[in-house]
Amino acid sequence: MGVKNEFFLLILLSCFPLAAVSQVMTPAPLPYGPTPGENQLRWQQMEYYAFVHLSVNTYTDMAWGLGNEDPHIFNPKELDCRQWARICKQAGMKGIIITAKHHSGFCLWPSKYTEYSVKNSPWKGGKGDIMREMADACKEYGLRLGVYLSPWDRNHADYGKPEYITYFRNQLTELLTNYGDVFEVWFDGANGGSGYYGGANETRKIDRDTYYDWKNTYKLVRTLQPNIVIWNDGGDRADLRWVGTEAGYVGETNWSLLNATGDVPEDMLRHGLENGNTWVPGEVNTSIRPEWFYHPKEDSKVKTLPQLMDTYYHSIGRNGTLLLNFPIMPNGLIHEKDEKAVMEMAQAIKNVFAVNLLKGAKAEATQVRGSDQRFAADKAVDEDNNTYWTTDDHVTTASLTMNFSKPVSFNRFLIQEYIPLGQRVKSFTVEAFVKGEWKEITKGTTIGYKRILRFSTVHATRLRLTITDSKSVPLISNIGLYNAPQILAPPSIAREQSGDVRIVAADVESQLYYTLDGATPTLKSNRYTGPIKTGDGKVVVKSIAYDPVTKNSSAVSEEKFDIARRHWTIAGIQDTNVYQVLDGNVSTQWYQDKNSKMPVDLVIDLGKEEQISGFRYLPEQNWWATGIITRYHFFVSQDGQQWNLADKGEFANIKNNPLWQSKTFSTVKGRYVKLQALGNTLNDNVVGYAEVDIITH
Ligand code: FUL
Repeated sequence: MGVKNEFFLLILLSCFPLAAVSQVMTPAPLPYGPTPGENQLRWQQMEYYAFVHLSVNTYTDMAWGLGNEDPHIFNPKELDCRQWARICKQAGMKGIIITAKHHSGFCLWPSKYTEYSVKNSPWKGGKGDIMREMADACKEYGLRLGVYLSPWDRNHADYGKPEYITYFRNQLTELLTNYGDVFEVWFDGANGGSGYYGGANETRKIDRDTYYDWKNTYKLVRTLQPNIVIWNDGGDRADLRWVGTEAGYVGETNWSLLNATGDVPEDMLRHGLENGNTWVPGEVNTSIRPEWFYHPKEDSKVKTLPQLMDTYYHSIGRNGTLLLNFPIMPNGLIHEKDEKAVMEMAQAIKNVFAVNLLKGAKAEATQVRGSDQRFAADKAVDEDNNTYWTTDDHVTTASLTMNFSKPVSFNRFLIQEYIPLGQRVKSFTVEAFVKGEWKEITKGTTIGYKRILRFSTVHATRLRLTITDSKSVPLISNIGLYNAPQILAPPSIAREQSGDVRIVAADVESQLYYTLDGATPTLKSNRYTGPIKTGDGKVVVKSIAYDPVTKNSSAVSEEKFDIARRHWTIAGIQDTNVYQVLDGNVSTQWYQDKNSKMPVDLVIDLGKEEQISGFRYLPEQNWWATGIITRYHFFVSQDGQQWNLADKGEFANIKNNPLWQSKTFSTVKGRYVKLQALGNTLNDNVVGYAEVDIITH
């Protein structure tokens, strides 16, 4: 029986318990609080799907297009949506959301309503339609199709005026009419302001809440695609919510609820709202590389297996779905390293969940609703999401004990609630019977559709789950117990201001090996025993971790460092903490005096003349960071008096994705550099830095 049918049957049973069924049957619990709609349920069960980012800025190496890019630069000569679909399918994903139009305004389909599209690009002589190819490829591979349509359009002359809304809806209508079923539509909330706007080249501000008249836009969407879910991180409440970060995680406590109206602060995006009056589950969106669009410099920054597995556990394992992005290369393909990474992840997920140790285990409950077999303990271990173990009304604490015929080893616990009747559980514990006594091995707060907990390997003969608090009777549809193989994380590498390189292992037992000549490290390479003296020049460091017990090696981590910062000084600032900006430690930061007014300068004396061809800036990495610079001027000087403007611009998308920002320009000689902050993400005067570095010729 499908979830939908089961859901309606349960509603029926709860409404007409005596009339509809024989009197011996115990009525199912009534729904508690908001419940998911059919589309939301179907979407939640997809769990894992892909994003693909491709636009004109794929050809300019930028995070966001400006809207003035010539469509002639767009030529993905080897474009093959079937390659994307094959990879996603093999990786275990269930759908693909494509950036039909990103902020640049450039359309990947030949829209009737603009000339700024594939039809004016050299690709397929202007006769191509990427949406069509994507829709066909999804169909062929049994994947669902999703559409990203940026509300912000840096190309369109009418952006900011009411006319643009008509244009936006016309485009939506094209996308939601001509390409078959669409499972999700994505309305990005970014509205950076400045743009080309048909040649006006100005800054246009709109009110994200009112300008797009979301109410009527949603109506249109639902009329065209009744089975769709709408994602929107601004404006009227949509079907799904952003989780407040692009780093790939949602809060451990994660309610699929929000209020229908009112602001949603960052913390609430992360955790949902326990007593919210509307079902708005979280979707974790993140990229397989640091950035959303393809940048060749990130070929060595594809997320490692441990990072991707963390993302998996912190999204799907925390009652979210995972929307994992592939940046498409200028040739129109997914990079082989990205493919390799996602396949390793798929294999690792398979390895973890290959054997459910609870299958066939004998389950006993402290309480079963009406002592009715339909709600018995074994319903939680039958691997059927449509049945569940539950208790009598008003019982909100209860335990399930599983007995194994022989001792088993395990380190992952999976649990699911039967969400068609609402999300209820507030806390639970998991205990193991080890050497004759019960020992708590892990505990959690919310469960929702799925929760997976990781802990060190335990060897036990019994397992006990206790629901310690629940809004109403708990409904546990499924639990699982697994023994995940060890995955060794690659070490992290940093270069201090002194020029010394430090390598740190993720776990204490492992040994570290490294190279400084670009070669892949092996057990025959240098063994790391302490900071490495690397002089003043540029250096490439590669390193692996090795566990002598399991004989596992990690993937290789690699960092390229420019000249050492040993002789650098920061001018005019008394506070010695300012040197945290140069300490190579991405976890420390320094903030300018709170009373400074924009523009705010940071002046560095490099100690001697250098050939400067760019700079790098990293904002504070904590999610609560402030002072994140968005617009800058960068000056170079020979003497610290006369300054030449070497570069100016924006750090696009730095708010949602606060990564290293690298800017390059024609080489200039100079001994002094000045990074001048012109604006920040919060439009106040706070300016902070985790790191600042230069790029030399
Ligand atoms: C952000 C955008 O600004 C990024 O470029 C990217 O599309 C990401 C998925 O959403 O807000």
